[in-house]
Amino acid sequence: MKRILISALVLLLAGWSMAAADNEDGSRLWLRLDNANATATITGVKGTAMTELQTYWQGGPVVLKRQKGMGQDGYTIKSQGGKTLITAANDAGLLYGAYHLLRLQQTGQSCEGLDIKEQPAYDLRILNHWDNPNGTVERGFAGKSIFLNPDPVRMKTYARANASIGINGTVLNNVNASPQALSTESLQKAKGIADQLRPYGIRVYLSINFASPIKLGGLKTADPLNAEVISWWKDKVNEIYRLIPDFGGFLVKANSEGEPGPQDFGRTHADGANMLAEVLRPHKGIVMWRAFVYAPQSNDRANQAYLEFMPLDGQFADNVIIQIKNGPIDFQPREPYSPLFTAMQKTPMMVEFQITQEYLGAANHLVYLAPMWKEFFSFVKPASLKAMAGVANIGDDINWCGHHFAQANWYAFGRLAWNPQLSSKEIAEEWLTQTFSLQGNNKSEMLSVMLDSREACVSYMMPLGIHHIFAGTHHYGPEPWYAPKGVRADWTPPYYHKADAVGLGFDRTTTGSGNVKQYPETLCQLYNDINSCPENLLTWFHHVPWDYRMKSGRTFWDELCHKYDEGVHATRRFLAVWDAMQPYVDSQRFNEVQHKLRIQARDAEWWRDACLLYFQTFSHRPIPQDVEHPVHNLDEMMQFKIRIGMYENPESGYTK
Ligand code: GCW
Repeated sequence: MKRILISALVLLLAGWSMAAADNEDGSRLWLRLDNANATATITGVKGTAMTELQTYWQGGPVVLKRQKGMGQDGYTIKSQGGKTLITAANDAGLLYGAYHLLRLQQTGQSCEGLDIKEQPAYDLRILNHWDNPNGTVERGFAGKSIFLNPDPVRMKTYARANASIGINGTVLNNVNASPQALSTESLQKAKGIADQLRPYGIRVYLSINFASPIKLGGLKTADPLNAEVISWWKDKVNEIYRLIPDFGGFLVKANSEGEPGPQDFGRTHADGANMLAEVLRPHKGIVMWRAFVYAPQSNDRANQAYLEFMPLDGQFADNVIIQIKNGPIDFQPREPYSPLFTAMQKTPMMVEFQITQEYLGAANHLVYLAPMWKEFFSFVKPASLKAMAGVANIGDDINWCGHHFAQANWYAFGRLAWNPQLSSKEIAEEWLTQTFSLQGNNKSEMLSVMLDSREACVSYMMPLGIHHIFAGTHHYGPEPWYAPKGVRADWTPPYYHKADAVGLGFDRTTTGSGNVKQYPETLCQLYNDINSCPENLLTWFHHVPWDYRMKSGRTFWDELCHKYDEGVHATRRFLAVWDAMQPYVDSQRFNEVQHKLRIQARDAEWWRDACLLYFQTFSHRPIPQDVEHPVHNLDEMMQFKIRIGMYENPESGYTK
């Protein structure tokens, strides 16, 4: 009897511990570190690096040493006489070295015979949160702002996660900035957050509303050359630095999408940026001035940033960095790089990537973004940039990013900002190994899903250079037909796809909008000729006739149908691969990811069928026999609407 009881107890305990292991909610991100059994012997500089190692390092003694000679944030890790020595010029460098060591441990790599030297590519590796004062997050798909009521435990995980991948700056609020962001009350709050992030080497920055002197300060103008305005900014900046002595600086969206800016007062972007730069200079603060500008009267939105900023090349103060989105339009699944990057020669520039998936299926689609960012770096030399910014995909959802696999994009952003030479595969593998405990073939299968996911998304949403055919305002799902009366043309898909009886695509050649001329000569020639233009950008640069012969031998129309269909089949494969992971993944995360992959597979069909049926009204050609045919008709699809704002993730996608 006693034995039976004991065995029952053992079984119960075993069951309980399995259930515990069986229930991961994703809140630990990739930092699923076990506490070290015994306190490890760590000596040297005190600080966060030491605490992290003492808590999680399972190996032999580690010595942390500050040593001149390395650049900012760089470090070396060396195995020496039975010890591991981490050296760096600053504390942050030691912290990054400590996380490197923990990463080796967590990914099961050897921690013996180490001789590592790392120096980040950029001094500034920064997240941009588009968080509003009321807690909503513009294009946020993972709940409310984590900064609304900053919870110390969450703040600590946020700080650790960022530091573990080298992120060292964070802009706390939306670029569509409320003037209230600079109120004394908000600044007190920012100070509280800065205090929590500082031990992890993270500085805070704020987005500002250019009209703050009027809206917050009660002045009559915000003209950047007006003495009263300048003195208002000086006082404000002094107030900020009294509270946050290491405050990083301002991010500014000016004269863009209705936001105020220097042009409202007859001044240029340079006048505006330089005024703020001078005010911040004594405190060593910087200005990140965005180049995301476009006006409804332009015949080609892709031309505009170049047209507005090129004449100002060389006119910006040296503590201004022009922050440019990777593509010339707006974070589409595929864009060519923004030509400003190779055109501007005398201006410090940084790239803005969008980690949050505004145009890539929000938090419902598994799309690993490193391949997209690497594609950008295959055109723009990393060394030509000063810094890297990423629009965060973080919210107060328990798993931080809405989709467990969206955490990989936060991770990849940080790793690439540290070292843009890392491959998408290396990063994915690191992340996957730390985040899920998959082994061998299972790991390879999931890696291939991650690595294929971006191209799949391009295929089922907008293959062959198509862009901006999303549903109006919230941008979830297809609406290539969306063009309500009164809405600016450049906010409607027909402006971009230009489908007609002849073909599809935006003529940006020298005889069209001339956009190709903004690229260096060799690329200009390559893109200008329909026969040499890469097919994955074909309709970006050309109005392609329906019967144009593609490299595959198919007509353009047939190729389009095949591409959409390939995308759909890829999502089904992703789901099938994941389904086979069930025995190897804790049930909570398994079920949550499966649920999302099912949405994605249905959404992919929605995209394919809606787009092909709609474009067919122009092409008047049949969908090829070997392509799966739509089960809905176009009218049904046009009536289906998802009713959400720009602050939420749709619970489900296409449900008809
Ligand atoms: O991508 C677009 C978004 C806007 C955003 C804007 C920008 C913050 O649709 O929501 O506003 O770009 O980057 O400024």
